[in-house]
Amino acid sequence: MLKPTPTPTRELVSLDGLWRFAVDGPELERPWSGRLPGDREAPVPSSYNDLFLDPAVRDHVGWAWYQREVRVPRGWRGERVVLRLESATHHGRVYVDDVLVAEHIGGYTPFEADITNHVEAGASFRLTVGVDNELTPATLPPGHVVTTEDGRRRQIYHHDFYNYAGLARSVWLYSTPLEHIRDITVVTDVDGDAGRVGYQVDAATDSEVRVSLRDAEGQRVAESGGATGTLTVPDVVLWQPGAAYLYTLTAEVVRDGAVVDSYSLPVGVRTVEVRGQEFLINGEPFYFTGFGKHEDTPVRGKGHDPAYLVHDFELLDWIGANSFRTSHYPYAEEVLEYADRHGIVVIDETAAVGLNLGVAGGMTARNPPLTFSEEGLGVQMRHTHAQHLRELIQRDKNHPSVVMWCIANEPASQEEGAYEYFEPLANLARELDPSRPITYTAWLMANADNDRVASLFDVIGINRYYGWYIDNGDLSSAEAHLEADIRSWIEKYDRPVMMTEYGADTFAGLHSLFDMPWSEEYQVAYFQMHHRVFDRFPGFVGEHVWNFADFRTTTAVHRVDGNKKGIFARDRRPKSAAFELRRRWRGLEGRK
Ligand code: GCB
Repeated sequence: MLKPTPTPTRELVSLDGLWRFAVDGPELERPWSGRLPGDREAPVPSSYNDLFLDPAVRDHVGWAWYQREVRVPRGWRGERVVLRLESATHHGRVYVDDVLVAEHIGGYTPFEADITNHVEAGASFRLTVGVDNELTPATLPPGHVVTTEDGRRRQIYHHDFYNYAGLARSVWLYSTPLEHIRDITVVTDVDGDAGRVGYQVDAATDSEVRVSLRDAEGQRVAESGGATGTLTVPDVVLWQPGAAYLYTLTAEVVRDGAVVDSYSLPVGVRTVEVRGQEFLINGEPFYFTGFGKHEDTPVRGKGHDPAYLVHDFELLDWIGANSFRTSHYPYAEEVLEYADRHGIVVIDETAAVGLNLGVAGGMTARNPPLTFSEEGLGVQMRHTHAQHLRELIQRDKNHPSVVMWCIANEPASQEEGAYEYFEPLANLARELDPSRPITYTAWLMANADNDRVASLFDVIGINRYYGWYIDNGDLSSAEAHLEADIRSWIEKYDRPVMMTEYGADTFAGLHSLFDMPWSEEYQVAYFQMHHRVFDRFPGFVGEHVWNFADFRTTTAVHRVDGNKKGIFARDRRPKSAAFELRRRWRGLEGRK
């Protein structure tokens, strides 16, 4: 599946904008069979939860419906017509007039429907999309629904971000020729001064396939024939962190000398490798500085917003961050494309968050069953997880910015059954993409002694909150505990270890002359302490602060208007710690 883009043989119509909108109710029997009732309209892309002032929408559990009319361009006669949804969170059903044309489970990856046989060029059709936000023990992330005493259905989940739902990313209608390119896979390598671009074109045709590569100035630098092969680029300009360089690969299907389909893809030539305790990009040790992020903004929720995209990357640049993790789900593909163009390194994570029945909203749960037992998440979850992994790698495999797959965030990796659960998933990731290392993040209760899965991964990510959830307000004890913790991982595992989360909730504008948690000064002191400790370990490979910005969560006594561990407030204004990080990260350049 290729991201739709206009080419000499393909056209694209954006279906973003205002759609009719209704949440499910008894009066909505077959919402797709006619015009949705009521006069609500919802923007696409956006989560729907914060748009309306009606709690029945915000707290709705179940299906919500989007609808609009779509006209197929009249020039598309004889072409393949495809609908593409970049995401439907968490379960989508797509109807063209009365016909169900696609169904997809998983809220953060794209899906398509070939609707050629259901529509006519020049004519319009009614497009209805149902989106179910319900989380169950078999969905990723998992959750369950309880019924309150007054009969309402309430969604419960284990992860610490708000369950935003809807059509949070773009929807497209596009055309391809009948004989078309289905997919392209690119893997790059470097050999002395030359770059190698291994490619594989999957085409729905037995016509000839040819491939060429142009440099950033548009000069052709290599070409080849056949559906698989390797292009050699003499004097290659590498894609480097902080210095992106992109070539353009064009694949063409040619019949009787004429080009029948053509698709172009940006390609960054770079290598990624783990050697001993080092993480290497282009053979050079790379030290990650940056954040765990969220897709989260006021009003839009998880709706993709190019203004926030650009602004967030400006802030990454300002602060000296070279990377981020797509915690805790795959982000809109536009984010990765932007990272590709701007040289920001990405750790790309699945939506496998909350695989830990011992935690509820950042707090310890009471008497939970073992997470990976049948009474816990059960075997179905592994199949769901494998499917998510396939879809993530399928979508993001060609992005040079993506240097590593993160298979799960904070699973109950110290529990019995964790190894058996993760081993097949780690193997699957390696089989799907042998070119990138894999990682996971270990939560506070999984330490070097009791964690059961670290040996399956190339890089160990640890999420630690000494000075916050542990040793709150006592940075001196926190420092000793943090140092001992990091040392135990580094001594036990001969592989790279990085801090994938560390942070302290901070209320912007709250000040104190003492070590007072929630104050801006405490957040600064907390980071200074961590950085002192990290610098004692030359083998450490990076620091990702939790979190880039404050974000919405479900309600809980320890969540004041959401999670406040942001270095920037939700509106992206800096807290004092932003200046502290900027001092460190801008000075860190060339540290290794
Ligand atoms: C974590 C989780 C993250 C939470 C964070 C916190 O360990 O990975 O999703 O938001 O802690 O602030 O509690």
